[in-house]
Amino acid sequence: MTLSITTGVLIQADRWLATAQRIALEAGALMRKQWRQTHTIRSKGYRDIVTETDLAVEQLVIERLKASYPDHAITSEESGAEDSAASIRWLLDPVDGTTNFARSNPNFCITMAAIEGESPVAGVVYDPLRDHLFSARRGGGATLNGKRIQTRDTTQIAEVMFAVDWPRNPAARREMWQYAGKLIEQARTLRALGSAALNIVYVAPGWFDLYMARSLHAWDQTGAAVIAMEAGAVLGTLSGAPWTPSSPDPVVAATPALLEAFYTLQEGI
Ligand code: 2AM
Ligand code: CA
Repeated sequence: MTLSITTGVLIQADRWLATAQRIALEAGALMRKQWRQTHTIRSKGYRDIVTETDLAVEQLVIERLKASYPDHAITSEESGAEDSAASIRWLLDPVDGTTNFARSNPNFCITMAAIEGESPVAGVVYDPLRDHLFSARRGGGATLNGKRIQTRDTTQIAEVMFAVDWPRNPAARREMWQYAGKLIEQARTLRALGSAALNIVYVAPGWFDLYMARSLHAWDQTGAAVIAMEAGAVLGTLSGAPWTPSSPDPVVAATPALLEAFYTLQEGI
């Protein structure tokens, strides 16, 4: 994987990460306050909803990012991609796991990433109920609440605890079912938290060994992917193409050996 970033960007990335952490904690406090309330739920597509909290958190984060970095661009789930030639872009998912949040299921988070072109520079995932702040900048290692985290040294499919997300589209779901089915026959077990960012970032401290999905967006996966990468994980895709933030079908594996074993297992699907 190349995904290279420029030296000038690396020098500033620690400051950007600190800003993102501060904003995520503030946004998380708002989510904590609102999650048990009755929500205003609006459908925005098939199996796709948005609540008043998604919009309120998004507005707060965009205001804060713009105040700190007026020259950076933002792409956010609810308001889309800002048309800008800026070299640094923030990807924001204000509430990842909205379907959980809307029914007061506690598995959700806020996630942000800074990218230069198609290369992730820094990422934050904050789970406000558990007070888990995961973060990383490229080349700087990954942390959970300030303590260094590392992936598990899993190489055998038989030891694997993996996670998936279910696409909204029925045909894509059937395909996902095939991939997951092949793996669950041999793996230890399967979990699905309902938040792509949490599912991915849980590979970083060794809480999961592998994750796969179809139909993700850059804002769902990039913050968590850079954290997993910095904790030692390797990234691929279900299609076998190299991973980038806009790959819809990431595979995140704790070790290179596991990614290889996964690809061998899935041959023929
Ligand atoms: P969201 O909550 O921000 O919408 C659900 O399984 C997880 O996958 C959530 O993190 C959800 O993000 C994400 N997701 C994003 N795009 C999806 C899609 N097209 N189909 C299903 N889940 C999607
Ligand atoms: Ca969302």
